[in-house]
Amino acid sequence: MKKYFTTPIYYVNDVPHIGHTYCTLATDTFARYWRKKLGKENVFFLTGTDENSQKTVEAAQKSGKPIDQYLEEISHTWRKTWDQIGISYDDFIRTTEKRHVQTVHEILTKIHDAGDIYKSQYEGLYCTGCEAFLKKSDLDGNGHCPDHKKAPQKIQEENYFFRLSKYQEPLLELFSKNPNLLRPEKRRNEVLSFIRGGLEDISISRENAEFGIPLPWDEGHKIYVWFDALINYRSACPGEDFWAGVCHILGKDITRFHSVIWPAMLLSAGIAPPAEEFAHGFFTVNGEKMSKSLGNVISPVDLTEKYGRDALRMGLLSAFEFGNDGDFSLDGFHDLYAKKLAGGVGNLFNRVIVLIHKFLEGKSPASVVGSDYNPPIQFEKCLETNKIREAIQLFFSEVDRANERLNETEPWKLAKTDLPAAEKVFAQLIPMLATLTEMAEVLLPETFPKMKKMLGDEQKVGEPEILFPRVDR
Ligand code: ME8
Repeated sequence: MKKYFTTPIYYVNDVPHIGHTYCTLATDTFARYWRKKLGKENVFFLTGTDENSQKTVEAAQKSGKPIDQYLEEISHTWRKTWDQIGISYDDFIRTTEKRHVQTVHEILTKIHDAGDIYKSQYEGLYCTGCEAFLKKSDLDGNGHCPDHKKAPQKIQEENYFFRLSKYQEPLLELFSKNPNLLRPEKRRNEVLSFIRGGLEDISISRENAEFGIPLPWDEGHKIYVWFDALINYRSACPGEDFWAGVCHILGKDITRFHSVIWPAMLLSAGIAPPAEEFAHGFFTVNGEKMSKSLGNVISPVDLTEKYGRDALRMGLLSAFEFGNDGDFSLDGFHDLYAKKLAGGVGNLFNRVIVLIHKFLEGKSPASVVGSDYNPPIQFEKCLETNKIREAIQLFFSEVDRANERLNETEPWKLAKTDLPAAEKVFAQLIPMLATLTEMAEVLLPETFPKMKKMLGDEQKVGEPEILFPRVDR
């Protein structure tokens, strides 16, 4: 079995914030889990940047740089950010790369040859913020896009259209055959009712666009950014065996593109539709939407520099259920760090290893697993069903269980009167620490090697280390 995980490719009109980071970290967690289970060579993880957009043109103009230079620099920033926070991507795609343009041309030619593209007059409202056409009914009372608070552009031109309407029934059939094509259920139902409501053909080219990939059969037209962007997943696909195990992770804002337009494009081109898609929710920061104007945009790099990579992961991924909307607050984040990471995991490992050095001269206690010890077996199941927060909760409850065992048995007192009894306590704790270390390989990849080192080998435990140093609020 092979697994191919993708994140959305992000727009480059701005640098990454913790919203993009949330999706990327979740995808990274799945990739790490499956690598551990199937072997590194059987998992492929793709992320990248979506560059052929009108937003790019505007951002480049604002920066005063030529567009190529702007793109070079900003895509580098995205890549560097993922490196700084420890994202284990196998490939990073930019939609201005040759390999992508080539795949776009191949797929568009197939769709064209299938008779699913025609030319017609287009009249409509286009919002650059959304990079999408809006209907009058989508607008607010001022005639503005409700998300971007700006009047959409009126567009009237000859465009090429994709016969999306033809795929209404095939898409419904696809959904009924594949329960994994978009989860959770709530998102799936939304998309299903959208499809049942009737699909209209969509415009896929712009005659007057300044920037973008030209249509293979009519160079005068640039391809609509979403029609090119979705194809990135094929441009970087390492092989058909990986395609069979593809899983797109995305936010709830872009499900119609991924679960309606994308599978229809693939059906038309004679390519298998995606095996799996999962749409996570959106979070607010202290109850407010993250926005530049509110000044509450949080940088993942700042948080990592202060608290470390694993704290950022745990803070974001445990804040609320993966698949639901939620809230993130810096206070909550700090508390999690202080109580669960430093006070929980860090304290546990440090205490146990220090005590073993003190009373057993660092000798690994004979690992008799206590009869009452059951490692949390649901962990794997959680990660295989996208329940990341539950997986993290299992980890922390195991930490609590081990800390409680330590506090109840007080081996530091016991060792003075009954050393073999104290040794038995340590022998029960070590397998718990080993289980936590196994889980950490997926959840806390930066701390994992330190935990492993502290556990040592069958003869001796390692040196104690501070896993999560004190951080001031
Ligand atoms: O839509 N909470 O890119 P994008 C949670 N280029 N997730 C958030 C978030 C928040 N507050 N804000 C953003 C695009 N996200 C297209 C994708 S794919 C072929 C093309 C995440 O830069 C969430 O995953 O606008 C969302 O789907 C994604 O960022 C949108 O990133």
